[in-house]
Amino acid sequence: MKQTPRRTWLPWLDVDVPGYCTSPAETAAFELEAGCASLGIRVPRLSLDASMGDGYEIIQTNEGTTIAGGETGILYGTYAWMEAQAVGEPAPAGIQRPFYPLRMLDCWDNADGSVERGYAGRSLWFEGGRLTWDGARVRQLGRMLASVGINALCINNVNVHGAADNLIEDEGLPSLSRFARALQPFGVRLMVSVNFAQPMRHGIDTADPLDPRVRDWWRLRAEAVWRAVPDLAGFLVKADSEHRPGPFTYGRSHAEGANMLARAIAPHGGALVWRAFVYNCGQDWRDARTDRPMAAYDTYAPLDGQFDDNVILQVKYGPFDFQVREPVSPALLGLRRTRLALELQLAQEYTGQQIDLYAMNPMWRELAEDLPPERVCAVAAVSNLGRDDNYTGHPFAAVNLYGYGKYAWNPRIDPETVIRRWARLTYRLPKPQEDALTDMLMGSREVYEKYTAPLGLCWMVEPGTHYGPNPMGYEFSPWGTYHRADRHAVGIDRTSSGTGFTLQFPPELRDRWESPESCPDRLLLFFHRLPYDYRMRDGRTLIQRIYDDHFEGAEEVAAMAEQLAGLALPEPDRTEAGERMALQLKNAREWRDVVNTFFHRLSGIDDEQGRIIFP
Ligand code: GCV
Repeated sequence: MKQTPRRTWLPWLDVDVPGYCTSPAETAAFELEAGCASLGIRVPRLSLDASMGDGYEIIQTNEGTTIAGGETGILYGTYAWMEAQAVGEPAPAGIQRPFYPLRMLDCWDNADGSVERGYAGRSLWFEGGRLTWDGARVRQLGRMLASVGINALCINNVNVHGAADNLIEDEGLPSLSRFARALQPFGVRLMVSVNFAQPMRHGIDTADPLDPRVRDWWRLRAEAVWRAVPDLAGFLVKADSEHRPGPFTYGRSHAEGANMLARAIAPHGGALVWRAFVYNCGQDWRDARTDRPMAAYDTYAPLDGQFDDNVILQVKYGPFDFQVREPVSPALLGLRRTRLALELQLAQEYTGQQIDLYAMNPMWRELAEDLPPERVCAVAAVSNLGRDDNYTGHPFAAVNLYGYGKYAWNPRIDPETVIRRWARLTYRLPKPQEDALTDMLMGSREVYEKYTAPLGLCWMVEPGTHYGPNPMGYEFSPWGTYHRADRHAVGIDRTSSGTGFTLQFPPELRDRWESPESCPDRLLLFFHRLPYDYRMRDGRTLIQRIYDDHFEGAEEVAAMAEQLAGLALPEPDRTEAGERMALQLKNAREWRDVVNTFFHRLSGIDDEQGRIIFP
């Protein structure tokens, strides 16, 4: 039996957008008719003003409501107006425009249908080496993305491999073109990840960016690709990173590599998005001088100002890799003559894998304290989507997709407003229950942080899967991720007298993080190596704080489980959320016991409160 589609935060849009809508304006008209019928309200008038682009204005007069906007703005205005009607709040007043013009969702979907770091089932558009999709589901997805203003979808994994190489070849272009058309009615433009060494599949014996054969191959390929998909938003490239090919093989810089591709696509108006996730993933753990978080800045700061105008350097928010707690990446602050995109990760790779609760807007808001939103010109987030019936594995993980769109539109938006709005749209719970769900999600990251790696230490996860504790898992590995805990102390000194990482930051941040006294607790072990009996500001010792956090974190999950049980969620969300919460509780207890035992064994120091730490 065909299941009723799950409608995430848009439950009142209970009629699918039909396949005959071909433009955002047509979609807007359809959504208004259907949505207003379902909400029982009068249909507003639409007024298209192409000059407004993504912008819109909702104008209320005695005669009724008019939604004015550009080609995509009119659709964004439609959803904004309907959302306001659905929650019974005023629609946004005045002209609304997104803060970032390019709001990307990066999918790590492989051509065989699997999803790298995917926690919501298989790919929504790849299977068996081909692009193939269920039209109705893709239109539901397009609606979800447009409803929060996401306007670019990179459809394949940055680790381009297998049949994904064919996407930009002649054989792949017809389906790429059809897929692009399927998302056009929602104002979503496609992007593709490309393999830097692709010319080598065509008898060219090099991928050297300065070789004229390579340059010509990419120029002709770009012509063919944009002929098939004229509105393609661009190419995304992961080069010289985790064994991907790149310019380093030929002694060329990343500016030379990126510019070669950027020039090939420039005549077509696309962006060349080049990832800055470059580090030595074959490090010798004995080498204490190489410090992985320094890698991006070291690689790209000398190239600042050398990238072409249509290159966007995409930098992960922290200098490691989407850990629960990292400082902002110094590359985002230090490169002042390069167009930058901030890369976030909705897929909860290190943050609970869409089993454990982890709502991200509070963390992005915190990031904005050290990274002024105008430092970057675009945003990208690794997708948390998959073919699961509810799209995100955990029904509450949809809050991060919704929240990302809202953040990309306005990075200064209040996280609680976003989370509450998502909860209200999705569930319409009685007020005390809505409060409880909002509080639970608002605090979820802090709880997760408490029961996992302490005080900014990072990387105590199970290698490979990245779920569950393994304090020594990465300690002697080549990935450059060490805590070097011994019986006296833990952490790496990353100050000017240590690895020198703090020197990559502007003075204000450098000074704050340089000494343990001024460094905030939450980043203490990211920047400092400290003895277990180090006295923290609140008078507790470091070891006691580690124990306390882990006990508290697990207790707080138990409290969340009780709160969750009291929510009148509809099925199947209630069952799905309940099952995942049981797993989260198990995970939290495992983390608590493993981490506490690990440090107890090393330090030999007992918990002051005499709680159970296993021998
Ligand atoms: C797509 C981490 C992940 C990889 C991912 C990589 C990246 O290393 O574990 O799965 O690869 O980041 O961002 O490129």
